Amino acid sequence: MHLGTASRRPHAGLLLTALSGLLLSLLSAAPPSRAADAGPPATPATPTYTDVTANSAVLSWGASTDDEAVAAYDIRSGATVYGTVTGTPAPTSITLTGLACDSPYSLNVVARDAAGNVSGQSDPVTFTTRACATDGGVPTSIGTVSTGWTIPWGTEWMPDGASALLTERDTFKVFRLTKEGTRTQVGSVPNVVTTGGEGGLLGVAVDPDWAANHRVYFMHTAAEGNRIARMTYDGSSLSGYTILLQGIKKNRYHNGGRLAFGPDGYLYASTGDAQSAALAQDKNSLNGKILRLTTDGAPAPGNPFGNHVYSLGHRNPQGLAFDRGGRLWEAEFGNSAYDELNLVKPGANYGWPTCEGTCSVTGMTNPKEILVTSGGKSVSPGVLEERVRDHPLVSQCIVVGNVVYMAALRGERLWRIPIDGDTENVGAASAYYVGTYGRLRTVSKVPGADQLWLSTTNCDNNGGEPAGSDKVFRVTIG
Ligand SMILES: [Ca+2]
Ligand SMILES: [Ca+2]
Repeated sequence: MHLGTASRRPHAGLLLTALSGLLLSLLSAAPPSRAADAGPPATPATPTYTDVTANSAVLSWGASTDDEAVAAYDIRSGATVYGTVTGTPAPTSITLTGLACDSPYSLNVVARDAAGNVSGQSDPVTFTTRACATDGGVPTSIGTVSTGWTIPWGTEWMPDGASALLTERDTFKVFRLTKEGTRTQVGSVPNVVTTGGEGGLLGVAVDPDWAANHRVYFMHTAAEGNRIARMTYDGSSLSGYTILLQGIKKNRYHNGGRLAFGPDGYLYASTGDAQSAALAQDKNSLNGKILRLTTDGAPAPGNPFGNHVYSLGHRNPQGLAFDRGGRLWEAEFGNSAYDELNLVKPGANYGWPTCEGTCSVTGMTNPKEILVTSGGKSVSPGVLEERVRDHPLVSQCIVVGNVVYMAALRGERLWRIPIDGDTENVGAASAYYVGTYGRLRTVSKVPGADQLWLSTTNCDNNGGEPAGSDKVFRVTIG
């Protein structure tokens, strides 16, 4: 009996050992008990941003789960912690302060529990703080970033500020150009046709939420007219193609074509009158307008006429730029006398074809600056003092240091037009690089630096140079 019992005991002992071993392995793999909180919180959802200023931003995210409770969230970039919120429950938003102005940020969120367990990091939210409050500055130097281009048209920086996407109007190709000047073709936009004039592959815009959705947008001429389309750009190549808006009339000239995201997250597009001037005054036509649409192509909520139209009375708007206050400035080819710099407001009528430049017609809004197109001095409210030798043909514009910079094609110059503080007035226009680099088309702000990129259009019929002779320059503002 004793022996028998003894003979069974080793078996029982082995069983207990096996069971305890199993139990231990189960314990180490399973959620811990309340006494020992060993399970990290779930990875938080991707944060979103609002209320970005020059030095602050508000981030929000969905609450993370934990077997016990989330005690804190850290907002980070790499090893740098930009902010922490704590509480029971921990808040799911934070106002980050002390950010650098005019700088790109890519931030993620992690959750922590009271035991110090840290979740995985969320996907990043990417945004750029508003322009620095310091006004002024002038171009102090210029150098070549990249050569070998053929009519580069649209330039849009990626949210991380490391590279930009550039379109070529007549080849329909899209390139990635790094801040250092390395160029790589990332694809072509399908369904593009040329007009033998100003149509083709035109503007490009990058979704403010690109880090999460990889969406990019193009405006181009197609068989039936001008279109706005969306594609996917994964950081190295383009794919997919979705038409967002079509039915914008085309012609050999006056196709507009600029795209820009506003601080409201909607996509703004400039359309030309397609050489049918009356369309610019027709609120139900997509031509001769600034349009505002959602990223799915629908009219943006709150548009003044309940359709895609944001403003009307434009002839051939070529430049769109938002200032630090979120206001929209627009550069426009005039007809025979004046090019214009307009401050665009919803529902406003900018005059074409009734007015070119400044006039006194009730219900029509005058430009903030006019640039004479064939010599002579400008008139009020323009304060241009010098005589220009030829048609400026302004193209893209950008605001840096509260100064509007506008590239000019036939005028072969970079205009500098300072905004007067936060007023709607502008000061005297001055011109840089007159005739030095040829026809200048597109100007963009280099993120995180007091620099512009400036591209030429010397390969078209007007410039007369061979394909591949256009360039991208870097202009330093000091
Ligand atoms: Ca836990
Ligand atoms: Ca006008």
